[in-house]
Amino acid sequence: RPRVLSGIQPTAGSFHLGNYLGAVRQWVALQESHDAFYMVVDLHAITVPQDPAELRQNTRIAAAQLLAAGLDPERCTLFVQSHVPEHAQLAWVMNCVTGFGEASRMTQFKDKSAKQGADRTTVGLFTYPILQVADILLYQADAVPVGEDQRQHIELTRDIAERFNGRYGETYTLPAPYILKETAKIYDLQDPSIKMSKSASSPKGLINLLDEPKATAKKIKSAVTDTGTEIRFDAENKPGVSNLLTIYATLTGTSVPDLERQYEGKMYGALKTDLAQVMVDFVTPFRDRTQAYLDDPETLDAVLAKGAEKARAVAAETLATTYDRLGFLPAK
Ligand code: AQP
Repeated sequence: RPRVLSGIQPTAGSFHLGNYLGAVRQWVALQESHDAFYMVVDLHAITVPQDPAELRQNTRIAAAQLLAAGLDPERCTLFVQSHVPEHAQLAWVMNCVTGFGEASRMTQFKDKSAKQGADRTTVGLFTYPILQVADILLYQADAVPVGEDQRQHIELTRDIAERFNGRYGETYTLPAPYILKETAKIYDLQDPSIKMSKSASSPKGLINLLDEPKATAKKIKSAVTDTGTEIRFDAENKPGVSNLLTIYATLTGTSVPDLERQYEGKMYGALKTDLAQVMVDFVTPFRDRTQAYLDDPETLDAVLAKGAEKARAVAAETLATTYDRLGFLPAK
């Protein structure tokens, strides 16, 4: 079976709809056909300041949401990044194979550091994509299911893997991005020119899956639509309506053309009312399942411990090969 690897940050507590539709949903599907490794990336989370108690709890909340979304520990390996020390170890190696200029071209860093200001930006935020390179290469992943915003980091991973292989001999599998066109980028409900994001979106533009279902319904109903009245997918001229159609189609398993037919001659309000109900029907059981996992932290921690053990077996082997290729003297 081909292998996939992906991760999600435990920072915000709740996942947002972009995280779910852009990434997590694919993770659930891929565990059926792939040898799948999924992790909660707490090492990535500390690139910006975190409250320790909150980080610990948010890590459990992230794992609980992944299980609630349908990850099955019998069919995939689910773990916490910091439980596998090889991530930090290989990251150092990758730091030494990456060019400074190459790392400086990462647009996500440029955007985030510009917003934070130089004094508040950590070196960790700068090297974040290189830790991601290590995350992926450790598992010899064939594919990495992510949203569009991560494409550049997967390309960097391929470049670095190729460079290392060329310099030290065939060591790493070159990973391919696995990005579904339809849901690659879910947009902010209030500003459909930007992606839905925990840091850039206004609260009204961001759907958090663990929020009160009523509040979520309200946000859908007050989503920005476009001039005109026709319910039609047209990302360029009707980004607001198109975003709602994407969300609706994905959550219900309907095609966008079918929805367009269904809403022919109807008003935007009808689409929003129905989608609000679709969202409520989705988030209500999701929240309940997440809470059930959180109510039993011992079982949750045991799942994560078993996942870390499985992940470490693979990661340790890759790290040992890497150290050998680099010429590190083996410890006796
Ligand atoms: N709007 C989105 N549409 C599609 N996919 C998205 N992802 C994030 N936003 C969207 C994907 O979710 C996965 C996990 O993301 P992360 O843990 O790296 O979180 P993030 O990218 O930091 O999420 P945000 O909200 O986008 O955070 P900030 O505000 O920090 O930029 C990834 O696969 C990502 O592509």
